Amino acid sequence: MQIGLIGLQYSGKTTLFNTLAGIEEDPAASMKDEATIEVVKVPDARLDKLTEMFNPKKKINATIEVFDIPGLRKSDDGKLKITTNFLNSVRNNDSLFYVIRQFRDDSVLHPMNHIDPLSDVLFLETEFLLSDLEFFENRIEKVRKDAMKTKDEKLMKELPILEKCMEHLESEKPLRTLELDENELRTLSGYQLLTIKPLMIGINFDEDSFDKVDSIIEEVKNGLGEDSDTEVIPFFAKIEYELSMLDEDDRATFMDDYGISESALAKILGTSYKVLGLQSFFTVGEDECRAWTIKKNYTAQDSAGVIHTDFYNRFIRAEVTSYDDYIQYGSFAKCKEAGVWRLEGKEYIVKDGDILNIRHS
Ligand SMILES: Nc1nc2c(ncn2[C@@H]2O[C@H](COP(=O)(O)OP(=O)(O)O)[C@@H](O)[C@H]2O)c(=O)[nH]1
Ligand SMILES: [Mg+2]
Repeated sequence: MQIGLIGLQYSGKTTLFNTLAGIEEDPAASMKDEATIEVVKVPDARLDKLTEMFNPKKKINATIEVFDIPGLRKSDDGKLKITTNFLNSVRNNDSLFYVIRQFRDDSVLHPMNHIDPLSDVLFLETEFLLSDLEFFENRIEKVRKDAMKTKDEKLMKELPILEKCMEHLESEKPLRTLELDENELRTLSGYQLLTIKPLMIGINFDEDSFDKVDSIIEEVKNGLGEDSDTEVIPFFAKIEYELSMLDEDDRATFMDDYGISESALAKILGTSYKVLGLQSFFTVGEDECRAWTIKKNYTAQDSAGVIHTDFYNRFIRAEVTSYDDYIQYGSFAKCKEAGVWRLEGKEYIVKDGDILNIRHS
């Protein structure tokens, strides 16, 4: 799973990226014009607890890939420039995280010379919408021509799907708000569309704006209209970056002082899981305790395949205990006695927090 940090220049993307990745600020890296990638560990209190109980040699968190994509900057004509390079970097991600500036700092320029989160959000939305629209214009023209010539059934079937999307985009709505069935989604999946990607919006506040957080989040949500289900979350890039450089105890104290209940990292990753329809299952033992990421409707066999393709192919059964049951009874033996340790077949839909042991041939 990949999340791309998207935004205008100087909105706080690299600061957030460094915080998420736990790396120190590097002025040279921030000048680069290419996307930077880091593999980020997903913090998970349940995994920490299991690790405490099993005392394994290794603890392995689930991970996601975060891309720091160079921001949009003003070109010589004074307009913000959307480059193909930028759009391609955006396309390469499963989900998008807009990093939107609210912090005020006269020493940091804003490419549009304003502090107006809603306007920046709508700017990005509009650009991505236009890019998708252009794709459909071209694709529809081509498919119409080819379908006429070849009478190819697949193309004939594609056309109404393309037209449905086009119509939606023409009414200025992103594709993520269009209801699409499995077949339609499959048809569109190869096209790397932008407005179909799950979106989260992060507003980067400064410490003087604590009291404005709620009203500004509300304003942005209202301004999204049709797309108002989108998660809009506040964060404090600079403070959180500084906090991330402290050791754990100091960090907890300072977070209390600032009234920040959850780190940006935990908040963003938690929200991504929700937006992307993801969940975790665990494998445990003396060697390692590990969290794995799966989609919501994954079966026991699909989940086995995430561990290893051999486990998928040679799947027999899954031993399943829920995390809560394990914590309540304290061992697999006690879980068996209580009847909460189960053997499940390949069709079993894995639940968030299941502890699995895959039996395979
Ligand atoms: N005052 C203040 N400065 C910030 C904040 N977030 C980022 N900055 C500064 O703004 C500048 C641009 O930030 P950066 O993360 O590089 O932005 P990017 O262009 O989106 O990657 C840097 O000098 C940061 O230190 C913030 O919340 N408050
Ligand atoms: Mg940057």
